Amino acid sequence: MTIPEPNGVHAAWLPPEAFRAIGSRRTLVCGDGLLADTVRAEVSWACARHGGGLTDEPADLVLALSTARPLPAAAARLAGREEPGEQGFVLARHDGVTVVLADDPAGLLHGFFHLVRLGEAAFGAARPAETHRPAMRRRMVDHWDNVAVHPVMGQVERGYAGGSIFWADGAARGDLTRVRAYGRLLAACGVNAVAVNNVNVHATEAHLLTDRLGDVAAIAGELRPYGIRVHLSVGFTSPVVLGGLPTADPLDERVREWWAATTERVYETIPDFGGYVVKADSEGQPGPFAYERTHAEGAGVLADALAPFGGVVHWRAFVYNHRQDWRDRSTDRARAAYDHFQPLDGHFRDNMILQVKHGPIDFQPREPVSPVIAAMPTTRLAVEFQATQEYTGQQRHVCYLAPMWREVLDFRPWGPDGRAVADLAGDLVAVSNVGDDPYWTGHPLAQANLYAFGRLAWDPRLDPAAILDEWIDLTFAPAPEPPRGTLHALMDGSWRTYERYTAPLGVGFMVRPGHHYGPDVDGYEYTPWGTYHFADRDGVGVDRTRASGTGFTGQYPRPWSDVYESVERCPDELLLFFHHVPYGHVLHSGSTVIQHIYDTHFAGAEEVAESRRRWAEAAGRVNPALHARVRELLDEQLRSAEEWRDQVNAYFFRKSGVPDACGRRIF
Ligand code: BDP
Repeated sequence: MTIPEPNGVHAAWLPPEAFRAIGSRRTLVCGDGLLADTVRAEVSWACARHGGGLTDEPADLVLALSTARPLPAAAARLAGREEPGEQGFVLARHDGVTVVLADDPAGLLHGFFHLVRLGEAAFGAARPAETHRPAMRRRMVDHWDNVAVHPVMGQVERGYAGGSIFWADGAARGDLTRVRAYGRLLAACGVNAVAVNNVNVHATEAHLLTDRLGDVAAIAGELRPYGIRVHLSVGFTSPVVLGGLPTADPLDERVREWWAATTERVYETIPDFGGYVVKADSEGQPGPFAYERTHAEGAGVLADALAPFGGVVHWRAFVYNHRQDWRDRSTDRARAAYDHFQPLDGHFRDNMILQVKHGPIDFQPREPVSPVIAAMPTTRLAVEFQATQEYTGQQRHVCYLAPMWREVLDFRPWGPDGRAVADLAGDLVAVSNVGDDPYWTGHPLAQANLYAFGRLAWDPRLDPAAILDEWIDLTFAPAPEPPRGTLHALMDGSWRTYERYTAPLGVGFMVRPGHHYGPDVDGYEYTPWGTYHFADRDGVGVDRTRASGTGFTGQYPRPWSDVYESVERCPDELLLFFHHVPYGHVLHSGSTVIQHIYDTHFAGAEEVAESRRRWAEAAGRVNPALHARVRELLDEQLRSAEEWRDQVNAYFFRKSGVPDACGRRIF
């Protein structure tokens, strides 16, 4: 197998230099099968660059499958004592030999990339055996890529990194080398599943399930050597659109047969196919409601078709009516997913996974954790993050999302002694931020979000700053002195900086309608999308209490239902998500709401200006083209942050009439 080097493409993580420690040693790889061959090919590629070699003799490094015979002595010492388990591996170093032992080939591959991360540290002092297992079984990236360019949404819906890496000119790309390279990057951070097309399934894309399946198979073929399974977004009315049936009613026998036969053909073509992703009854996508069926019945027919082959259906909980009446405060988009799905807990098939956005609305920079995650004890759950920065600066702003994701994963719906989101989710999914941009992610620093997603899905307890260090080492460390301090200064707090200069205190959605970039204070206020801030001359925020509002707080278990219900106990950063308060309301921080708005908006824009100064100082310490790209983007981020600051501050000044206590100029 040829290792896909990033030819003509600016490297992401994994430059050849990152393989020096492994590549300069003598390595024994034991085990058969495709992924063991990948590991062998990776080792020999690294050795060709750094002077080491593959060997059958006693080695410095042993990478072995526990099923391999004969098992080299160094690995045999571990076998039987440690249980790496599915996808896991055991790492140890004794008598000058480093050993990775895995029960399955995926574990061997993950162990290999773990060694790449460790570098020389894997070959130092003796190491007692340590077992590594992924927290999430499926670590998945969903691409919102259209095969054909959509007239409004372009090729990648909410994509900020150019066109699709999979599709061009209405079909799979002829040259899929880059897809192989992508698979390698994903495997190196732990991702093991990819959905290759948009959840909004348009006409051309619908055919990927049937007559264009060959395109999907070609992509699957490129990703397979890196242990990544392909999933497909499918439309609920496929039996009508593709099968010519008069109905897509999930309880109709012809519909069941159509899904079963179609799915069987998919597995004949792609034997390791992962399954379907479905957005139904949402934002114009059809679903079971049209046939007066529940979402359990709707998902059931697809799950049954997939079950004989071990496939799963990821059924999205993002179901809401986007034609709400803004004058009717009894409707609340935040409630919708729970209202639809909680009553169905216990009615889903075993191979159906409910895919829940991490917040109740839609990937805003600050939302509470979705109450659905705590409400489905007998349903398998996937939690969905948005790596593509639709609402967090569109890959023109630096916004390192790992700290936000970590907060979500740590959230304990039943209080400090209960389980955390990380314990409740079996899968973690991110909407991809990748495109055919030379840097993969538009903003070169946005690569860190993809990397961090994979790492958190593997181990949700990792520290975001430590993940950033890993990413810096793997990406920049070949340079003698990577600008580590500068990168931390720019990135560690960048999500909170972004939050400071955009919509305040969890109120969300003060973005320009449609494309969602930049401020528009009242942009969504009188639209039917269910995204309001209700600012008037007396106050701001959405009353979601049981006592006087939409009752959304009641969807949480205790203690959070009580905490969010109480205007005194509600955390500051979510105050306006849950409460409508006067501008003079005093926060826990001691500041009033209006003064907090002014202060954070001045501070946020100033932090961006400081980042820009820091980056200018790093010139000469990173690749000049990369430095220039980030500099241009920081110019735009500063312009945009100042625009946010001025519009939000001016808006609330005019609504409230309260001047800034510090006497700063508000336009
Ligand atoms: C919203 C996006 C929209 C997606 C939708 C979804 O604006 O483009 O189709 O989410 O998740 O955030 O289905």
